Parts: sequence; structure tokens; C-alpha cells
Amino acid sequence: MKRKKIAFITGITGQDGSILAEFLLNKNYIVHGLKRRTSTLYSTHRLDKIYQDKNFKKNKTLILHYGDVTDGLSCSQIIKEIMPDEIYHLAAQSHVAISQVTPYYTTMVDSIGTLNILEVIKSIKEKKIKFYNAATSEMYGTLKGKYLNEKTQFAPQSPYASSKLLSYWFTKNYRDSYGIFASNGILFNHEGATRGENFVTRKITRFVAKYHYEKKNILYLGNLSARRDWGHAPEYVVAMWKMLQYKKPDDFVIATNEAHSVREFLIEAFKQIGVKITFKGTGSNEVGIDAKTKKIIVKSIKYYYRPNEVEALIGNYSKARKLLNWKPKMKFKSIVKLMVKEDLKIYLKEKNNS
Ligand code: NAP
Ligand code: F7E
Repeated sequence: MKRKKIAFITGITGQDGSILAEFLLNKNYIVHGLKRRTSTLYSTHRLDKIYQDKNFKKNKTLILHYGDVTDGLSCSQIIKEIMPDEIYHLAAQSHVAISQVTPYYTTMVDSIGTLNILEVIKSIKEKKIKFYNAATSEMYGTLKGKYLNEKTQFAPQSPYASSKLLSYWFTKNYRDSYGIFASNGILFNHEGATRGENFVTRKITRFVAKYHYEKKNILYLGNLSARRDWGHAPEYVVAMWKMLQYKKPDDFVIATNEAHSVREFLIEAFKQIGVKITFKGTGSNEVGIDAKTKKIIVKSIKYYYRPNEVEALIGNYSKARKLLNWKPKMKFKSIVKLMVKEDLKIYLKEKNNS
């Protein structure tokens, strides 16, 4: 019988990590994940779906280890114990606005955390462990009117982006200097039903679901004109896996080649509950109005504006299409629809449990 491949995922409790774990288990991998100690006992709610699958116990192995990527010693012990074939390094302080107020912490996790894992891989001589690094479109900064690809110059505009750029370079340096199979996935925004609730898409869809049932409250947001290349997270984890199956390590942009504004996201999300939203004013004085009731339902406020905002990002995924045979399938409108639909269900579930 063929030996099962072993994967180690840092950031397994996050959006991408949990989706990737499910994907790899379905591909017959043994999956290990790194989880942090948190004051609440369960930080693993995104993995519930996997544990609840009735075939799980019989056929699948998912093992979680306590640790932290800033603690190189614990990472070293875990990796040397499990000796994975592939490491998917997704752990990060991943919120751009929060990185502005926690720049040191963000750098420790997002840059030094990556270095810690690469050092462990470098020290292991008995096995060639493949490494995936979660790089990001934020490394580019705003380059209006351009489709960003692997050759575009980086110009990070936040501590998050700068620390991810350092992590990108560590990955490339360790590949070039030590022959480690280390690839960077330069992923543009990707969303889904389990997206963190303080990212703009989920913040909107959570609100829209609540508004549908309660018909009250105002959603406070920042810059409604920001444009992002939004894809569907489950498709993006497939790209991560494909990068590690490719014949050689490399760097790849993963995107949809299409950008939409936060305002367009709002229009589409409210449309799902039969509400037409119109806009008045500009910048941090802009409001969104329910066209039927004439009530203000969205307000742009300074508080959520970022210093040095990245106004627009659009990716060109041609290299991934050509070399990995990867392309995005789900379009913007379907992603919004899916997220609202799931949040409507979650609203009712939470209501029934309260
Ligand atoms: P996420 O939902 O915020 O998940 C981040 C994960 O990292 C969580 O499991 C978190 O654990 C873990 N983590 C944070 N600090 C850690 C530490 N010090 N030690 C160990 N684990 C730690 O992020 P995501 O959206 O899944 O994104 C995955 C990766 O891709 C991140 O590196 C992100 O920066 C990058 N990325 C994301 C996007 C996107 O659009 N989603 C685009 C480009 C790049 P807790 O659950 O305990 O907090
Ligand atoms: O912001 C604007 C905000 O926080 C998107 C992370 O996964 O993708 C993500 O980073 C846009 C920005 O994502 C609010 O100013 C307006 O222009 O959802 P976000 P992000 O910053 O693009 C990249 C690729 C990553 O790598 C990151 O890990 O929306 N915006 N009003 C708002 N954003 C938030 N969060 N909250 C607002 O109220």
C-alpha cells in the first residue's frame, strides 16, 4: 500500500488552514496542525466540520499540536517529531489595519515566524521537506491601473505588508541558498463562509444577515472606494497544494484578474435580501441608504480608514494558469451570494442557541 503523505499546517485554525486541512485529508494525507493556546478552550471551530464527518474516525488522521511560530524551539520539536513531506506555513497576524497598531508583534509572527520554520527545514538533512509560504498581494501596495504579476515591483504600505515581504524574501533566499523546495504563493484576497469577521467582506455579510431579520442598526465601515481582487478561498488552497506538487519551487500569483469596490460588495450583498442601497456623499461622509425605507444603513467613518491605504489591487494569474493549470472559477457575485446565504443560516442558528 502506498505510504500516506504527511502535511504540517501552521495556521490550521484560520480560514485557509481549516479549508486546506479538509482538502488534504480528502487527498488521503495525514494532517498535522499547529494551534495556539488561547484563553477560550476552543479556537478550533473551523475544524468542527472535519471532526463531524462520519468517515473521519475511520479513514482520516488529523492531529493538532500546541505551539506558536514565534517559539522556534516548539516548532522544531514538532516538525522533527512528525517529519512532514510538506509544510504549509499559513500562520500570521493577518489583519492589515491591526498591523498598524501592532507592528512589532506582527513582524515577530509574520517574518520571524517564517524564518523559524525555514531554519528547522534547513537543519533536517534526512528528508527534503517542501515548504509553502503564504505571501500576499499587499506586498505590492497600490499600483493603480496595473495587473500585478510575479515580476511587478513590490512597494508595501503597512507593517503587515512589509513583514510579509521579508518572509517572502526569506523563502526565496532559503530556496536559492540551500536548495530547499520553498515556494511563495502571492495570493490576492480570498473569501468564503468562514472568513474572519473583521475583514470587510464578512463584516458586511454578517451585518446584512442581521439586517434582514432585525431591520435596524447601521454598519460602520471605512473606505468604500477601495478595490480588491476577491476570489473564493477553497479554490485558493488548491493552488497552494499545486505549487508544492509542481516540478520545481517557484513563486505564483493567485488571483481572479477582476477587482470590485467595497461599495459594489455592499450593493450586491444587500441585493441578496431584496434591499436596494443607494449612496450619498463622499469619503468619510458617505452614507448608504435603504432606497425603500430611506433609512441610513451604512456609514463611512474615519475610524476605519487606514493610514496609507492600498486603494486598488488586481492580479494577473497567467503564470499559475500556464504552469499549474489553475484558474479561478467562482465569480464576484457568486461569492457574495454564497457568503450572505451562509450568514443568514448562521444568524438563525445563533438566535436559536441564545
Ligand atoms: P486567518 O484566518 O487570520 O488565520 C491565521 C491563522 O494563523 C490562525 O490559525 C491563527 O491562529 C494563526 N496564528 C496567528 N498567529 C500565530 C502564531 N504566533 N503562532 C501560530 N499560529 C498563529 O488568515 P487566513 O485568511 O486563513 O490567511 C492564511 C494566510 O494567508 C495568512 O498568512 C495570511 O496572512 C495569508 N493571506 C491571506 C489572504 C486572504 O485573503 N485570506 C490573502 C493573502 C495572504 P488563531 O486561530 O489562534 O488566531
Ligand atoms: O480590507 C477596506 C479596507 O481588511 C479590504 C487579508 O486577508 O487580504 C486581506 O487584507 C479593503 C481595504 O482585507 C472596512 O480599507 C473599508 O481597502 O477585508 P480587508 P485586506 O486589508 O485587503 C490581503 C490580501 C491579505 O493578505 C490579508 O491577510 O476594505 N475597508 N471598510 C475595510 N476593511 C475592514 N477590515 N473593515 C472595514 O470596516
